Amino acid sequence: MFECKTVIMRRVANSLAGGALRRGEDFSVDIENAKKQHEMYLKVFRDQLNLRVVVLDADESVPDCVFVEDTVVAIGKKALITQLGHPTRRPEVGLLICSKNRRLSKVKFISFGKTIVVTKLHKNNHQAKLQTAKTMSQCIKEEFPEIQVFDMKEIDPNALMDGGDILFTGQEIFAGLSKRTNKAGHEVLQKVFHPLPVRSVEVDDELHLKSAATLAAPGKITVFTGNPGAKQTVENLKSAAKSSYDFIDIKGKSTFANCVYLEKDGKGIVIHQPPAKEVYEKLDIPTRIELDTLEFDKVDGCLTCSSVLLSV
Ligand code: CIR
Repeated sequence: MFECKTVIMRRVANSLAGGALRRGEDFSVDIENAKKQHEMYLKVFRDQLNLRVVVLDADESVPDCVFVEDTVVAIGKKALITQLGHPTRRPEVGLLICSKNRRLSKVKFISFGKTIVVTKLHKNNHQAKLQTAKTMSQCIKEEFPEIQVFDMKEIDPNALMDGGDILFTGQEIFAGLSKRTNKAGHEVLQKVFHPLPVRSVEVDDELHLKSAATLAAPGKITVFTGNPGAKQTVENLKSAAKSSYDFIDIKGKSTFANCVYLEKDGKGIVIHQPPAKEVYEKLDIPTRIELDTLEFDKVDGCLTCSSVLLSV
């Protein structure tokens, strides 16, 4: 169910520091540190876990493009390309310039493109002439023919969703109803991933559902309840659940409750922020990896946000 063979990531745009959306007023993002932390993240998947990593180029015109999780919901052999909740982020799934269509080897990078400003590049950049413009959906279809790709906007133009609102536990899909994800989005999700049940969860104040709760292992959900909004969101999650889970409260920051869980060769792996070590240690997951990506916290980015995990 959580077996992972490939990870999709996207490089950090320089425009992230000044241009990324954020709920606070902190503009002190250290872009070099963000890139360093992102590189460590990539190395965990590629070098430590020996997974195939597909790295999309950054697009300076969409400062939040590193948060690729929001653009694709992938479960099993299906992938739903979302229509992002915030209008400025919607072009992230639009035209990308794709390199020659080729299959990736395990550790090779692919460059799907540099920018969505296709015409400019065509005029000035000879190399770009060798490339073609494709949507995220087309790129995924070509790279992963085993995956059935759905486009949210085509199913319902009013549907909105950020992947950060989607929490899959193996038995059910929790879908946040947030400022970014609407009811129509949930309906599309249900159509695409039927017969898996979709449970709507009102997200109170937090940006996304997964800003307050993620799966740390099958049957175990790490949660943050340290502010009234997060507390209410977690209450809503508990009431929506039909399967039973251990809810593990993580203190400190909501970001600490956000971890990446995957399996390789049937064995569980959890990646979490270092300050939450004590709690994750107790979960007794075969592989536990500490990874600091807290520079992204300044623009509301958690650990799960920067990757899409694929089973193929
Ligand atoms: C945003 O506000 O959209 C970005 N600055 C942060 C998105 C984080 N994504 C995620 O939690 N899945």
